[in-house]
Amino acid sequence: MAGRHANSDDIRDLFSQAMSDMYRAEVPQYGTLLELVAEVNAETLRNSPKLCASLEQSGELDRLSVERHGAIRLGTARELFDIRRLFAVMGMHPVGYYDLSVAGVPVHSTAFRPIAEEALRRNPFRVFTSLLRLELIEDSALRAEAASILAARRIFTPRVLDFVRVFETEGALTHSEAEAFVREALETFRWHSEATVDLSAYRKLHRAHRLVADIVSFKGPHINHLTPRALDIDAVQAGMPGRGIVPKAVIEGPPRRQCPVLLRQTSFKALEEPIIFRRCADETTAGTHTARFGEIEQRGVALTAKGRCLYDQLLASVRRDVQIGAAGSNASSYETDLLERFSSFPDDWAQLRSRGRAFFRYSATAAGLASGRRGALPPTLDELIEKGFLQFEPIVYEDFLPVSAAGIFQSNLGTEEQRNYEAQSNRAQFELDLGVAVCDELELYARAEKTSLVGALKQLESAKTASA
Ligand code: OOG
Ligand code: NI
Repeated sequence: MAGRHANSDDIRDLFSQAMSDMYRAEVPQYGTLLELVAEVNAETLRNSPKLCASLEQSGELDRLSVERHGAIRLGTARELFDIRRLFAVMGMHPVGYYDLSVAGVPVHSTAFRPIAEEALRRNPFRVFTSLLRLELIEDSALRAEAASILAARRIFTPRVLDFVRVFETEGALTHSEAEAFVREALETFRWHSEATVDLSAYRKLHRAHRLVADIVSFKGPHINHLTPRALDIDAVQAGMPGRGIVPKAVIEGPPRRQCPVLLRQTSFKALEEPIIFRRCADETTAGTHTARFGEIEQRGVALTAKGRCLYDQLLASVRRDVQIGAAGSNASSYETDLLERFSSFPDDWAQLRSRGRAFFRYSATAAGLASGRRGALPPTLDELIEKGFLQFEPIVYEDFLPVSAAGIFQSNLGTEEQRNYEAQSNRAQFELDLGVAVCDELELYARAEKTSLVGALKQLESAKTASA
């Protein structure tokens, strides 16, 4: 079967490349951003052999140039159910639940991404996928109209669904099926400059929420950004204006640190693009729509529940005290404050590990393997590290942050979009619509850490037995 069939990692790699090519052709600023990020990454690696060695050790160096995430917004439960089946062909599975209603955005989301370590090393392509929550729209007539427009659309080509069924029954696609699958799947994510509604319907949807208009007025869930991974986000942010790109006022997430944690992100404003609306009476059909933007991110270590709790507390305390205006007022006091408050967050790998704040991948050192042959191993993990038997590397955070995601949504929606929905997370309904439960990201990181430790200890033990 190996020869005839494509594996899911290959299909995902093919798809993420095709998606990037399509977006680059459609949004030239994305291409500019890719170039800037590649330059900054090369420079960062040149200046920091230590970072370079650590990325090499964790297998992240190879994936860096292909690494990116995208985002889409879906309209119905059926679309969410089918997109899960489509992503499964590419080895991408729903991880995490993000409730964005708390931030005034009427959606809830998950991220489709690879889960196995080997798959992540190959190409960690992720798609942040949101589902519209029509029940949060107050106007019941508009809600019904939106629901009926959405019910009538088909965001997948019949052929791509055929391939999904083949995959589900056969367990794999042949190489030629895989290529055709990627071509067909791309259609779902394509931009449509023709709306499926007329201008007055669009305006009504837009008044309910700009996001509602974005989701309901088009043939499909156009990819709204693709984000490359930068090793130094501050340098990329500083370099953006020089390339004619205006970034948002502040970088979302934790402050700059020696030991990066979680995820830092910044974006540039969505483009206003010409749209042809459907003809209706004597109304004009020409208009515009703003949806697509650019974003960059820098990824750091995955935090344990304990580490995450501290992060959430510190971030909330800054956001409570310093509000950033839509035009960026207060940005600098926000940054100073953020840096100050995060001084209580250990900024040292050894401390992050010993205090149980972050996840690490363990491996046996060459010296450890050699000295293991000469006697008993130290009994505790801390001693094994102290005495140089084991080394550890940060496990990269592969997921998203709800507060940051809300900030990214907001910066592209403009000030007028501050809505207050009664905060009501509805994970159970989301999972019902999705057709499966989402994976718990903390469990995935904990498992990766444990597997590495068990493997490293086994290696040390067998080095000892071999010499006994
Ligand atoms: C998704 C925004 C969230 C991120 O990186 O946190 C996101 C959207 O605007 O659809 O992409
Ligand atoms: Ni994003």
